[in-house]
Amino acid sequence: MAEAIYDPKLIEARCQQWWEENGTNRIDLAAADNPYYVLMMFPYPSAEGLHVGNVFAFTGADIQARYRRLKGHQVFEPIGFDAFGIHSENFAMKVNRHPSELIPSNVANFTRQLKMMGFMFDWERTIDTTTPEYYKWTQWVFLQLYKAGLVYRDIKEVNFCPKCGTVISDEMVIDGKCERHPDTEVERRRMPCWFFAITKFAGRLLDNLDWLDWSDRTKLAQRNWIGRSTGAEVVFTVQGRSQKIPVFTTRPDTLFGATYLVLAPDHALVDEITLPQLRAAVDEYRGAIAARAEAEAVKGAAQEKTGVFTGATAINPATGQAVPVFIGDYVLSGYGTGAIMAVPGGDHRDFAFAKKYRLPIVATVDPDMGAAAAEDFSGVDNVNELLATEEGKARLRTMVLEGAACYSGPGAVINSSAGKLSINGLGIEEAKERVCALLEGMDLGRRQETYRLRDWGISRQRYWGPPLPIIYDEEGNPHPVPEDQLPVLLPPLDDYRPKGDGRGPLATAEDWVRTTLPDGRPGRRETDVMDNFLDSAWYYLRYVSTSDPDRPYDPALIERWLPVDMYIGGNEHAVLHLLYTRFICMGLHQAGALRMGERPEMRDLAEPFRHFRAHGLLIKEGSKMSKSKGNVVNPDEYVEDHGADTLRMYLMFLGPYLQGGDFRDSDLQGVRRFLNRIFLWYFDNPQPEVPEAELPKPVRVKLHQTIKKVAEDIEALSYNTAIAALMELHNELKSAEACSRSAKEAVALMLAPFAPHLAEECWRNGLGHSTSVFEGRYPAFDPALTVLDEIEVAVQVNGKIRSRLVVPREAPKEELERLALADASVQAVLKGAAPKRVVVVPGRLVNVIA
Ligand code: ANZ
Ligand code: ZN
Repeated sequence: MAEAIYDPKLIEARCQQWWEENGTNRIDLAAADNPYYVLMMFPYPSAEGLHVGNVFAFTGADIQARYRRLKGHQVFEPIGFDAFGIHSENFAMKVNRHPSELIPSNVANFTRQLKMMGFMFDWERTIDTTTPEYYKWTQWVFLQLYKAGLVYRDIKEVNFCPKCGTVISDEMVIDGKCERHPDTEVERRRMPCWFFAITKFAGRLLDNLDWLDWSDRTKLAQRNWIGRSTGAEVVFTVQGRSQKIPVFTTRPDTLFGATYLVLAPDHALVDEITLPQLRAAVDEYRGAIAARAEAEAVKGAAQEKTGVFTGATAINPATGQAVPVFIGDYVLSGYGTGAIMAVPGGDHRDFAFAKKYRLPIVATVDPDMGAAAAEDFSGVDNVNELLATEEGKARLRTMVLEGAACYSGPGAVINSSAGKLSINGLGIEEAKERVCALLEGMDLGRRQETYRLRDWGISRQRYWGPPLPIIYDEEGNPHPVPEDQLPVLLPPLDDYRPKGDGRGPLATAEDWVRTTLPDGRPGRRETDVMDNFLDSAWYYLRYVSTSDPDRPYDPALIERWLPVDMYIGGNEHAVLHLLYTRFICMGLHQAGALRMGERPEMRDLAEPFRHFRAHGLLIKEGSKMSKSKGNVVNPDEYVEDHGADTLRMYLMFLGPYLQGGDFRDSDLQGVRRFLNRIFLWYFDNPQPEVPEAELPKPVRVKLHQTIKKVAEDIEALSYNTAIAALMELHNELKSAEACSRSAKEAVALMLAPFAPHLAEECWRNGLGHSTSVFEGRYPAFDPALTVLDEIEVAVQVNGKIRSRLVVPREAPKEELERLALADASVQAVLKGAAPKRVVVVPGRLVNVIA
């Protein structure tokens, strides 16, 4: 017999060809009776190709898919390409080529690399979002939402990145800068824009997070982004007029201290209520603000607060007194009602404003000096100093009571009575309740929740995206394109560069723009394209019907396969892609265009992903692997040298999948050697084969414990520990005098999700199976063999018991010593010093001599 050599190149090529010929990875979606849908965030096909960070992410998803298949599911693990968008377009501009010619070659390169890695994708079901066959349905999604009243056009202040030359979404603005251009301040521009009314679902998007099984950090990011505030809407009536000004407040208890109102400068009522003699001042102020906003962009809370008086006054519903109405730049038009009741005694921003414009300051809370913190005060320089002494505290309190300082902390309500009505003496929470009840009784307010979330602006003044399916008539009224006229094809355009004038490049395609309305009147097409995030907000639905020309997805397949069972991707998409996708799913449900969630616990909740896990990041030389850092590693050479299985397994071994780790290519060797030993164990093994029952007990225990552990670890996406367990098991099996066929089958099956090619080779050519290892079943364990035979061992330091260890009865001396020294109570005594000596009495005690 020729000497057995592990030749990954040969094995992997042969294996991939055999899978292809046998249709091993092909799936009949309609026939599945035990479906499991594993989804991986699909890639944007860059010109550089895949980097190992992408491979890391995909491998983790592929392991889930392969494992679930071995557990008896029919598994759907599709792949596609997210190839529209500014990313692709900017790159095309950089290399001076047209995106429509660049993308296909990038897709071809990605496909080659993904195939090379041996992922279980069904290549007959891929999608490319830039094809008319796909974006026809992206436009269809827009129309469904339009019909459901979830789409509108508005002129609002939006984020405009001068470098991108387009409007970008709130989610793309990071600290006032463009996510793609971290050195570029985002401008606020008033522009016409199409919006998706995601805020209509704000409450549901937030509440559903309570039961969705998603990574905690992803849910946290979404919760913060949606940002619910609980409070009240309070209505002030303009004095001598009928206009009502509703304000949103989280502190209705402070109503008696509301000494003026502030409206956002572009609030709808400003023109109506401004007195004629103050109009010029108001207009001048608004002009100044707009100019400054352009220049300084959105600097937020830090800037000095300014404002101007409108001349109007409004009635405080609690005190019945008239308070002046200002406009000011610290009130945002898009939040709450765009108007506030200012309580300078309790709100730090209002306090600064009141000081500047000499407005009355009334304290409504007597500070509880025992509970107050430094950040509860403003208008005082030396708060920390004052809080340090009793006299200082008394002084602080006096300042607050006199209106010389602002206080937002806990305490008892004061100065809050009018006529027979009083809430003095109440705590803040009780007072809130009382004020809300009072307002509701007068019909001048009610309890109210407000969200930070804004509607999603989807217009992009760019070329490389699906055209918005809208036609304007000669009066400028928008009309949706009828569904049977989809797709609205993206016209070929040689000069696709953004012009920076706020109009999309499509505006230059006059022949395309000029069209006819469904009723025969002349019309002009919308020239903005849709946000790239819309392409990816419904792709998981299209996967079930990739080649269906007549509908976006087959309802029967949707019912069978959705929601997605396991979705895996990067946490950087927590508030963009993942939030949008949830919204589109809810919107399509509302439109009656999608019906899924037939699996009991998801019924009617319109959530696309039951489980979501955010994978970790691959680090290289101390920083996140990314193109902008210039530290990306191409997988090709590693696969060439060591094979895909070694790279896959190394990536999963270098750290916890959900946390990520450091890519050091020298470490690949260790994994390669392990796979080599595995190979030899199947193809060049002198161990006699015996029935499993004849294996020594410890070997059998190890086998069954490992079967249990690897399954549990894979389900928890703890791949590095699963691999470690597999390595340990293999060592033990290899050094035993004999081995059983059952153990060899079990090892191949456990290895299969990680190193599918080698496992297939060992299964078929090593063990002589005629069918794929993926037709096999994950081995069952014998529970009786997995219960540990454990004992308790005392840990002493200098003869005094400090702790106890629970360890397997056979735990070796070295292990006991290691565990004892690692014990927190021992370390506390040693304080970093090395012990003089360690005495181990196996099965009884460890005595550390310090
Ligand atoms: C009176 C008051 C008294 C307030 C007090 C706070 C403290 P969050 O928690 O972020 O939701 N506000 C309301 N709408 C605003 C807008 N459009 N622009 C700027 N500020 C706005 O903040 C809610 C609080 O922020 C509201 O409660 C309101 O000020 C202000 F001692 O009302 B408060
Ligand atoms: Zn930008």
